[in-house]
Amino acid sequence: MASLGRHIIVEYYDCAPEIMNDVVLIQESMEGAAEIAGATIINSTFHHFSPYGVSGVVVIEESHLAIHTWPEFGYASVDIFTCGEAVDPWISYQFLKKAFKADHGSAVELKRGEMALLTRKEFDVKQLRDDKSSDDGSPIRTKDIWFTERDDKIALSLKHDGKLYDVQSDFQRVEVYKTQAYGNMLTLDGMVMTTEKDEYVYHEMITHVPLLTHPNPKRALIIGGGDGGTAREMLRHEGLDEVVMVEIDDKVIEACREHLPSIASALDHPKLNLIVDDGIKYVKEAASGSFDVVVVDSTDPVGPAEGLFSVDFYKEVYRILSDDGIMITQSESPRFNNKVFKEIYEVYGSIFGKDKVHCYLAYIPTYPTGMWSFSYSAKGDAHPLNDFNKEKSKKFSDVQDLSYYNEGIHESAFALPNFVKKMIK
Ligand code: SPD
Repeated sequence: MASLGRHIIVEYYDCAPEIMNDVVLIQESMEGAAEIAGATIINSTFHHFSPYGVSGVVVIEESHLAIHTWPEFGYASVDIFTCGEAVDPWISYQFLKKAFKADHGSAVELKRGEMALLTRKEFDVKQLRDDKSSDDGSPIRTKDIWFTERDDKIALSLKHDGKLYDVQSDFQRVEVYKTQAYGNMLTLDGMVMTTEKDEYVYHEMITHVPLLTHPNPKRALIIGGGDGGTAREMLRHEGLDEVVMVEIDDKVIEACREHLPSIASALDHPKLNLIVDDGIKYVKEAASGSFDVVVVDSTDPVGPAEGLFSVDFYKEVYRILSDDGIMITQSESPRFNNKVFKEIYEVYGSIFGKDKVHCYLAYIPTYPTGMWSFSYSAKGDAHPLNDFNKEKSKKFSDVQDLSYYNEGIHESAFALPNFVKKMIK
């Protein structure tokens, strides 16, 4: 061989799109392609991008295999670089063509490091050594798979050990990942909805703020909330006679019952009336003044939740609230979703009156930017700070052994940074 290595640049066309979007399968295939060609794997790192696309690299003792996929075109670009004689990259080529169900592929081979142009240099090997060998001298093998939620400017990545649930429902892609840092995580259409380890922030804040300021809440309605976290928190309030929850997608409920049982733990509670239906339709048909608290626990304003961000829907929510009723919604990130954030507050202000609408914040590490907002809109005079009883709130938090909400958090959550205040004005 007159060169240090062989590099083949590969194109796979008309591959199965669902394979091109399956990060776990692609990682296994790339590792399989390395192994079958006789390579020794040291590390592999793969990312799935939201909503689709995978990138990854398998580092081998003999160099690397790398991939980028475009599921929407059924296309994968791969490069395989091997040094020495022992590993044949064309074996990997054939293996991947089959694994990706590619209709056809093409590849060119380049010789890398032309021996005739190289001269050997002397250097101190010890100083450059980064010894990551195990006791028997073989390299330590590590594996990284990443889920990434991103827009074109910001991304959040979480390392995971694979998917536990993956179903395309009638409404959206429902997935549960086994993340290494945040436990099992529910995503809808590639967006993080909740994780076992930080869900309590969102669910305690969306629930206890209204229920501890309303004078005497008896009936509550949750629109969305299929994971069950909001219902679980609401049902801690013994004064409530009934909680109605209307979730459009039974696959969300199924995924959470199976894989996020600590969040879904109250879905069979006797006071919970769980309805699988369209929340917009339910609100339209509900009697005027029939709920003291309405919580809109929606996804982001794309896909099935789009209608939950419309003026008409909120006018209907206003109608079904009792005279001193309170509506709470998750109102996105003021930093990440600033356009939607502003629109939301304009709409609520126009329906409830500007001085009846308040924004509060909480810190949720797995949501874009970590800064998340909730809106509090009162039909009557209930004020989130003036009508809040510190003692009662402290006692509730202590007795229930809550993880985030307490009387201090309740007050401070309404203190807004100036840039957020300006956006609401
Ligand atoms: N981008 C995240 C928005 C998530 C809002 N809903 C979460 C549902 C948890 N019950």
